[in-house]
Amino acid sequence: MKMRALRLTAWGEPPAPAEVERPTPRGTEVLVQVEAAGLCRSDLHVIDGAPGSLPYRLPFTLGHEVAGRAAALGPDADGVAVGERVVLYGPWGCGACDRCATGRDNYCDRRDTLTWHGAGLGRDGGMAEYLLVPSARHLVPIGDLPADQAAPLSDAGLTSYHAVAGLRHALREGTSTVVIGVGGLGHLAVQILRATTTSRVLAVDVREDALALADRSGADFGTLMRPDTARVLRARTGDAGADAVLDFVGTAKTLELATGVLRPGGELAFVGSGGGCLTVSKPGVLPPGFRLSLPFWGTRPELAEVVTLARSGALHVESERFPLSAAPEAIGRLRRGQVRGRTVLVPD
Ligand code: FEH
Ligand code: ZN
Ligand code: ZN
Repeated sequence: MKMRALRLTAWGEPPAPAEVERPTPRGTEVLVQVEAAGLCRSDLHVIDGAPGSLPYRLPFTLGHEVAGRAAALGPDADGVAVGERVVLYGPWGCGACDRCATGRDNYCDRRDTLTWHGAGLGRDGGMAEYLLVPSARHLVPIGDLPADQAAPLSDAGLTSYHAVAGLRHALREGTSTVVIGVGGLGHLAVQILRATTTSRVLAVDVREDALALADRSGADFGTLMRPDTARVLRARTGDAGADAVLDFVGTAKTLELATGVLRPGGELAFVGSGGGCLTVSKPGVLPPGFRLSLPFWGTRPELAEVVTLARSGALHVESERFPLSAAPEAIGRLRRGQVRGRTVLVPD
């Protein structure tokens, strides 16, 4: 039986639609009929990857942010029923180390020995009609959550939630948190901060429509990225500076803003892969006592918490749907920064 899939077949070449064999689940595997697959900026990094820059073996199907319905089970599969709607826990580690055994595949101890990071990242992913998952431990039930709301939780939602979780100890009443970049991840981070902390949320972006999205997401204040943005933000924190900053862009300019607005003893989560570098030295110009995290994706228990938040109505994903056959157009719009919220591809 054949199925349509968006395949990466050569480094530096754009992915192309193809007909491939629909997989049959064996052992503990689960076959998921895809309802939606999110498009992530990391997909662009993969597509643009120079030969040898990533450990992945070609060809494979893209798509690491997926929601759908369990369609078939391998004979040893358990923990999911045929017909159950699910969202993918996308980081796939070795499956045997202490981290993977406790649902923290994002920090697998054997990561450097693997030729993949997960579905759509060296293994066949969900920009396809069906996705084969190694076991039900990589699936979280979503009930009747719409697929275009559920799929982005798998990566944009989980990555934002994990980044906030690393700072939450510092975000009590009266604190200020700055979110730099209000795109697919940032707009969910604003909502997660509002739903799980009492910190004031200040948003920064280069686009007015992103600041409008931040406002709709519950930000207390939003401002455009300008030369005096650090001063504008500091003024909003009573000049003490921000207790926490989440940089979802990660360029030299945004990191400069982040460290320029951070309070001594504050927390910086460097989330975006924008190519920026942070020079840490002593003595140096960075705020004394600040702590830096480089969060990557999230854990399976956290994904279940994100789904619970979404099903409670605390999270709304701003998404734009495209048919899977229009993936090249969607990729182009993401490249040009012309997407609002998260792009979701739907098999057609
Ligand atoms: C996945 C694989 C490699 C780098 C970054 C990512 C993120 O999109 C996962 O959130
Ligand atoms: Zn991603
Ligand atoms: Zn592992």
